[in-house]
Amino acid sequence: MQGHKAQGAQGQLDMEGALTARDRVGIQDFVLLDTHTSETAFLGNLKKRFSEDLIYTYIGTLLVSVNPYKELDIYSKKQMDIYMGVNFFELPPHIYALADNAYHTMMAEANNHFILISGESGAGKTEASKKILQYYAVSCPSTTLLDSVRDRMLVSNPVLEAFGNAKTLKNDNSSRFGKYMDIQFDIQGDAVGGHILSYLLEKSRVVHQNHGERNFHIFYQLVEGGEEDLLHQLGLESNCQHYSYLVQDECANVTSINDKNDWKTVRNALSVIDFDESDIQHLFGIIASVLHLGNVQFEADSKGYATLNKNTELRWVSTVLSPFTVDHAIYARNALAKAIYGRTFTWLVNKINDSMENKEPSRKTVIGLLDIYGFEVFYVNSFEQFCINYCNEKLQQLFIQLTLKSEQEEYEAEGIGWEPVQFFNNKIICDLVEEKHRGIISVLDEECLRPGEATDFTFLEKLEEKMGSHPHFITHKLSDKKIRKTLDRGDFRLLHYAGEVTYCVVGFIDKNNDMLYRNIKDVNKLLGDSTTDPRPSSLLGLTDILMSKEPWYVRCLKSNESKQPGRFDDVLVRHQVKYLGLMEHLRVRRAGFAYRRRYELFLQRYKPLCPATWPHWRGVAAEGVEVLVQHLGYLPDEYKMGRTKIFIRHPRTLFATEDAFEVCKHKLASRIQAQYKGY
Ligand code: AOV
Ligand code: MG
Repeated sequence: MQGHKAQGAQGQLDMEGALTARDRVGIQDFVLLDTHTSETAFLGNLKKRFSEDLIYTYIGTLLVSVNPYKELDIYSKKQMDIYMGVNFFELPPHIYALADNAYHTMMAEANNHFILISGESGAGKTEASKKILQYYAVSCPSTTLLDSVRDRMLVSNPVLEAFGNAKTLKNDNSSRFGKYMDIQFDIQGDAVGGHILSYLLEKSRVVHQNHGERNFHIFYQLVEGGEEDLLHQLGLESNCQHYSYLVQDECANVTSINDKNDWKTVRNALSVIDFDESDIQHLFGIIASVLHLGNVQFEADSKGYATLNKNTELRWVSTVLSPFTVDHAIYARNALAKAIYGRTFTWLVNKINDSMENKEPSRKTVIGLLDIYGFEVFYVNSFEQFCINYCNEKLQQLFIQLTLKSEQEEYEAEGIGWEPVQFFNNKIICDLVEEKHRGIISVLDEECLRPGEATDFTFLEKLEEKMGSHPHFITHKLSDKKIRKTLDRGDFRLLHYAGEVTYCVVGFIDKNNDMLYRNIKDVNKLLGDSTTDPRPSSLLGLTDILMSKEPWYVRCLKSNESKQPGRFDDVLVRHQVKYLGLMEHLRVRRAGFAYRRRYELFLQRYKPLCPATWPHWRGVAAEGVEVLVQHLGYLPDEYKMGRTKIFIRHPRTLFATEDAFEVCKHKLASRIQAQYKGY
């Protein structure tokens, strides 16, 4: 992947080929859509491409991806080779092109980047993040020494998915934790190490699953696929029906999932990341103990205290029991199971990180990949959905800040003439949830400090008092007659950026008090604003991690709710296009400039292209850039000079410059070589 290949006749042909086939395959970059940029034209283009299995389309450098729900033959090694080092817009849009472009920019500018992948549950975020990781692991320059690190990065996926993903109603392989992964590259561009941060594992799933959903994959994999010896040692039966944590909703078998095969993959993966036999014994001993714990049953004795109705399961787990009522005993049992699982997950992430760690002290740059769980709405939504949807709300806010808001602020700051584009800013909803002393989380925390007095319903009353007239908050009591019919007394409804969600307050106090309590703080740690949060831990917040890097975006769209191949549900896709702010993003992009660089950096890179700037420009950088682009023949409409940066309207202008630079670099190199020949 060293350097951009100069695209000759083949590149030209591809471009023309794409243009003649335009009616059939639509436009590959929305910025070039010449009809009026209406939502209908936008959707028409997406749909046309989708029907030709072209799931990727650009808005400038942002990649829109529509879930095809079928295997496409576009992820082979051959495809990776095609995209390697080729200018972004010269081939059909692809996740590899985005990955490659981020990589080359990182190499050229020696800075850090991140790829933010967003979209609702089942839209294809996790698949996209896997394709990107595969691209880096397979295509980056290779030295045999480092192959092991790359293998480990690749196999970290099936392991974490086994322990952190589960079947939900929205997605058979739904991520139930947030994942941020840094891929580290050395100065030559080799992928040399990786590091994962995990957030907000949905531990409540260990003890409870909603109708039609499953527990984390690993339990079924172990029980269905585990070798006889292993199961015997762990005291497990080879039958999911035997375990109450696995069959609450009789959903053990799912056609799209092969637990037996997945078990083999996970077992192999664990050996690649240096798990020895004793680690594996420990790990599955713990997983088995959770299953045994779930089968511990209680009965009330004559005084109403819980007694164990059979104690066979207790041979496999050791617990300390106090005099509890049956309900309390079940509660304590479940809390223990969740805590054990949560800690095991953290331990696993640490082990994976150890195995991917690069110990060389050399300079490295990183590309970060962010894949969290997507926005989700179920028939009944609880505390878990509240956390997940808030997390997505924050992510949308980050996107708005980095693109729509900062983009427009930058034009203003640089003195570039600009007609502002209106957009919906979801900060109002983030504030409603997180504001100190006034937000929903603060109210919930306060209620949790009144044990014995507070209930889920006093929490709801407090919310009604505080939020009363907020335009994004409504309850049964606060609503008019028509809306009231759609709400129960124990509900509150939030008008999220992605749509309305009605949350049932039952369990909020309990879950917030539980270990999960820490998780909601984690949301702040994950995407929190360190300037308003005085806790030092929030300094490590992901927003800060991300803000220090250059962003790239993949926006994933769900094509239909029934997971069917080839079905494009207009209403569903239109809704996502709307709430993701894609039209606004397009408007900003169309009216704006695709590329901008500080004068110093631009001049430093391209100065060999002009005799007046090579080898040194002694004057002000901006003037040097002006001389340089005049020499290159830039037309006045193609660029603008800001206060500190040059702005270039179309990527093709820059690509032409970049190609010229490549040619020039080779000439310079051969000239230098020729000079030394005589010695
Ligand atoms: P998500 O990560 O966005 O949801 P996934 O990436 O798990 O969604 O995608 C859901 C399913 O859609 C996958 O299991 C595949 O079957 C299919 N799919 C997605 N992308 C592709 C693709 N590019 N090609 C073929 N099939 C695809 V969640 O994690 O639920 O928010 O929490
Ligand atoms: Mg996912």
